Order: sequence, then C-alpha cells, then structure tokens
Amino acid sequence: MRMLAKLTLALALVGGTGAIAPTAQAAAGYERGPNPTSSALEATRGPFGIASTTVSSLSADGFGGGTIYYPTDTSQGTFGGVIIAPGYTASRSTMAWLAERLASHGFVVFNIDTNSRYDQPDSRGRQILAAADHLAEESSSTVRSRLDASRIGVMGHSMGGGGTLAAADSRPSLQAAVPLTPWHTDKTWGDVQVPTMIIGAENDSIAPVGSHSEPFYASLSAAPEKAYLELNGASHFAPNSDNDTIAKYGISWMKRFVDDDLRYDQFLCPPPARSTTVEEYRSSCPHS
Ligand code: 856
Repeated sequence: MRMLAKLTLALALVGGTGAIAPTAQAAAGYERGPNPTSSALEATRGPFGIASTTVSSLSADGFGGGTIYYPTDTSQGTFGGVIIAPGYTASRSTMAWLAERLASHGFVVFNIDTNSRYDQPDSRGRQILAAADHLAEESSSTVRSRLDASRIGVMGHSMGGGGTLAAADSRPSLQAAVPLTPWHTDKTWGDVQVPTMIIGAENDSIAPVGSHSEPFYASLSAAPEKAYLELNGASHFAPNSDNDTIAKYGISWMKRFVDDDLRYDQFLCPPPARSTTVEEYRSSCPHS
C-alpha cells in the first residue's frame, strides 16, 4: 500500500467520519450479497444461485398459484420477499425472466398467476396480497426458512401494475412497490404510503404514460419516497422480456426499501440522466 493510502485509511479508521469503505462499517439494514455494481445489475444473473418450487392453483387461496424462486444460500440470514403479477390475458411466464433475476440478487420471489387471465387491476391487487400471505404462512419450510415475511415488496405488469398500486394502497406495511407500465382507471393514489417506483414506457399505446404512469406518479403525495422511470423508445410489453434497465432500477428499488440497503442509493440518487435507455427519470431524492 502506498504511504498516502495508508495514512488516509488510518485517518478514516480513527476519525470514523471519513469516506470509509462500506465493508468496514456496521451493515445497515439487511444487506445481502456483495457490494453492487452497474454491471452486476445489468447482467442477466445476480450473485445468488437460485432454486424454485411451484404452487398449484388448487392449493392457492385467493390467487392462481405460481412459482417461488429463492436463493439457495442460507449463510446470510433471511431474505425479503417480492410478489410479481402479470398483465391482462397473460400468465406468469411473461414475468419469469424478472422473477428469476430478482431472486438471484437475494429475494424470495413469488411469480403468480391470477385466478382468471381477465381479472381487473383491483382484483389483481387482492391476489398479490393473498400470495404474500401464502408465502408467509403456507409455503414449504424450505421457502419459509429463507423468508423474512415482515419485508415484502410488490411488482406487476400492466393491469398487474395497477394491481401493484391497489395492493400498496390497501397494505401500507408493504416495504416497496414497482408497477411496470401500469394500467388502471383510477388515476389518484394519494393514500399510498409505500415507497413506489413507477416504470413507464415512452411508446406505450395501451397504457400511455400521459394518462397512466405520469398521473399515477404525480398523485403519490403520501409515499415517503417515489420515482418515475420512463423507458426510452419502449412499448407496453418491455417488461415481458429481458430488460436491463427495468432490472437495474427495479432491483435497486427493492434492495433500497425492502432490505434498507443503502449501497443501492448510488443507482437511484442522484437520478440517472437521460440516455439511450432512460427517456426521463423523476424522483423524490434523497432517500437517506
Ligand atoms: C398484457 C391492460 C382497455 O384496456 C386495455 O385494452 C388493456 C389491455 C391490456 C392490458 C394489460 O394488462 O396488458 C398486458 O399482458 C389494459
């Protein structure tokens, strides 16, 4: 080590207020996994190996069953949970890429089917909450031993994104919500008290951001933190296949608010600039 580096380290250790590496600090919140990088968040898999188990619709009360993805590692304590719901006419296969990817960053992820593919957003919201209860109370011991049921986040696509807002509205104990190109007839979500990141798509003609994501974001006056990410040049169906931008920011939001992991603040705050992937980003920064 160079002399100046040695001196800097010594001062940081003595002073305690210097820019000391996060690994040398007491871990804040429920940090899981290595220090994050942009490239790790943009890769198709995170640091945890995962396994999965299916829940039959016959054993699911209030939703349509699904697949639970969980990290195999048991050495770092329990993991927060995330429920993901699909859009109108869609099955859970449309969101599997994101469920697996999120789990590989250290979450127990329940990718659900709805009772009917034609269920409306409020019904999808109730089904997301029924799935959260199933995860906490009815899932296998393999799953429950890995889950911290007091820390649950919710996500969903389109009408499932409208359902994500509805779920957050009715259960303020949720830790985080990420509606993806959300669709809902109700434009006002001023009672939501859950940190919420809305991800809209610039060229969405089914849930145009001007009549869905943007007014939803603007209405979130009671959310302790909120963000609006608009995907550059993307369609309504961007959340249905591998999308590094959705993954990077959605995973960061879950890490920040389900795990209270401040290491992810760097990706959210200050907000990312407009780029080839980000058309626009608005936020209530700072989070910390
Ligand atoms: C598909 C939401 C009038 O509303 C609609 O036409 C509409 C269509 C589709 C969706 C949706 O959930 O799309 C996702 O998997 C509203």
